[in-house]
Amino acid sequence: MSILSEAVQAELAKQAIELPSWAFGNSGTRFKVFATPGTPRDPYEKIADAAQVHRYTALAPTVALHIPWDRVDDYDALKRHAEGLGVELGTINSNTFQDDDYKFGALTHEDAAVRRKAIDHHFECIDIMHATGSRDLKIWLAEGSNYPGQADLRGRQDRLHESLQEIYARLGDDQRLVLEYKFFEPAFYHTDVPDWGTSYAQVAALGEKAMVCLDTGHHAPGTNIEFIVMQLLRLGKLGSFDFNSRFYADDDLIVGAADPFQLFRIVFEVLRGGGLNNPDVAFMLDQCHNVEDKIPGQIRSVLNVQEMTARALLVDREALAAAQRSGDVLEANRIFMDAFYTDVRPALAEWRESRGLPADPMAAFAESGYLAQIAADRVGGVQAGWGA
Ligand code: LRH
Ligand code: MN
Ligand code: MN
Repeated sequence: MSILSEAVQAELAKQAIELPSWAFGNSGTRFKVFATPGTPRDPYEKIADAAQVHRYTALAPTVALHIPWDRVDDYDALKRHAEGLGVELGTINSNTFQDDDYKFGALTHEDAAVRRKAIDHHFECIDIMHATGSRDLKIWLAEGSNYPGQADLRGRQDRLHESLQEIYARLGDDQRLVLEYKFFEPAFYHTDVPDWGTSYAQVAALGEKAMVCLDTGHHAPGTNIEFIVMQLLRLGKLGSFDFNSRFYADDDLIVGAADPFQLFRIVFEVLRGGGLNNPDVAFMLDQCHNVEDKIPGQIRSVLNVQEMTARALLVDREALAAAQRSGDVLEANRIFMDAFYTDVRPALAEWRESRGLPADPMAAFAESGYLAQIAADRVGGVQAGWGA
């Protein structure tokens, strides 16, 4: 008998993790971008690579796009291309961080003409969402200042509200806006949406279709992220995750790599708050693979999320609640840790096989020869990268 009960298996079978198109392009640090042979040359090829992840794991049915990186002439054709490969297009990410006009802000800029341009960019994203059938518009703003006194902090919050209101008003009935926060970078003194409280305050002022996006790499070291997850779920305002892991700052490493226990604790609060497989919460990756192969990097990532989800589902929540009620500190902690320390990998491999999937998706993909094939096929042209 498997350690994964029928109920646990049913939850795992519903799990869906969205992949970022930009994870398949070349990326790096400000020091060097190492190119990978076979890197996609356009959004069509990024989606083809993402579809491989779903093919071997059945965990990644959607792909998020970033505009303008994934701008194409015909979004309907892109949608059909994705569907033909067994995946769908997901969240549309806006981008106001690579244009000279936005040096001092986009949605918060002092100049109404610059704000207009940034708002219009979001209108374009909403038009794309209509064509792709996407529900969510994800907004991350690289806005802030580097020196005390440089900017009018309060005026910028007010302008942010006004700009977001215009974008929000343009959403269709079934569309949502998710506002991502990040405590620093590229600005180093102040950031206009630095934390969940600011994101919450801004989206709460907009209405029901506006939610918070929590990127796990966007907090100060030592932040209790699972507490924020709990609070946003409690408030009904957790719209999406950008999963990744970090040792120092916004490292964008493979989720679960730097701190598997943190991922376990986050997923546990997701379960506790009714967030797992709840359509109101989108689980996305936001990662970059600078030195490792990108498709296996994404396969490893979704498997890490699945593994920690299985472990979190093993927590005996009734026994835990009883220990908490009776003030049995050590017993409560033991119950929690017992689940975390359970090796679910053999049971997951068996369960995958029972569903017609490879027991070891990493090995199956490696054996497929896909990487050698794309390295041979995709010669010439410009390789797409983070920002291209
Ligand atoms: C910002 C961020 C945001 C962007 C992505 C490329 O650090 O997390 O989600 O869209 O990186
Ligand atoms: Mn992000
Ligand atoms: Mn980030």
